[in-house]
Amino acid sequence: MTTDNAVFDITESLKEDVLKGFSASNKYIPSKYFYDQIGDKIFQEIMGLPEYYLTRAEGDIFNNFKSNLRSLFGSDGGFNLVELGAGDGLKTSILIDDFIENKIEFKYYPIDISENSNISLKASMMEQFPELKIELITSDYFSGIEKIKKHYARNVVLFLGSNIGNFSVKEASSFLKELKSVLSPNDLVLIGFDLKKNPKVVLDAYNDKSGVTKRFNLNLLTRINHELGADFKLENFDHCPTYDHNTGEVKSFLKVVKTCQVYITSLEQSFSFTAGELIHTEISQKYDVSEIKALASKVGFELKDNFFDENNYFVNSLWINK
Ligand code: AVJ
Repeated sequence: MTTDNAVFDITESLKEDVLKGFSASNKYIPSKYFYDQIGDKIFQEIMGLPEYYLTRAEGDIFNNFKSNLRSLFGSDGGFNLVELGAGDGLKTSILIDDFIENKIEFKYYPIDISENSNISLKASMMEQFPELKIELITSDYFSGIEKIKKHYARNVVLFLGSNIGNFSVKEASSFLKELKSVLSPNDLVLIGFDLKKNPKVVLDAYNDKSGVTKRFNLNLLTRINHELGADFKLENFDHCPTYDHNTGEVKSFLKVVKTCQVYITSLEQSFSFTAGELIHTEISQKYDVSEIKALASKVGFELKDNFFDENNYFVNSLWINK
């Protein structure tokens, strides 16, 4: 374990954030806490749901445009393929497979705060691609990029899967400004944005019939029960997502269906939940193409190209650092 991780205690940070979030007048839990071991598994299930079009759309884009991406990425010689939060790396492996087949010079640097998911990612990548040059970086994104002892001059940064959607537009722009500050001129960034579309299609993706997303959302309470010694009864809460087509915001909430008190041992404190009350747990921001263009130029990148799936549900937007 690195020193970075030794000082970073996720349960301690959950405790602080839960205290803050449950003391606010509009209660909330930050969405980063979805991804414990159980949450990671449920998210894998979400990606396979018929309603959750995002993963399939991005996979289609990679399959259709991998040769375009290959020549754009490699136009400056070899490159460092840097991925922020790779997860299972399934979509990235479409690109890696194509790059290896075409004898492209590159080295893969997945950056993730979770050492466990990084280690299993490396194992599956090495199994698929024994010849792949790969170096795991267990760190937060920005110090991770700064840690790279560059094998090649150019960085190509992947931020896929609409992970950018977990930021509000404002937060996304400060995140991208910070990203730019650790990059060099000519570095590339490929970002997966989910697009505004028929509101029913969007909302169904966050409210699937089989209730997997509901389980994902409720797992936050299970996690708080386990890690902070709370006594949440899950049946007192329901999954409640909303979509505003004008702002492009999907917001997910846990809705209190029965008034209750919950004691949290590690905070030595009770919290009241009133029937009808909403606990905000996630934002999944949707964009249109003009908003993506505006965002790129606002944060100091030049938009090189946009790659769409057949339905125009999703876009991978390629930006170059000026
Ligand atoms: C992993 C942030 C892209 O917001 O679509 C899926 C997470 N939440 N279903 C998304 C999620 C509910 C997902 N991201």
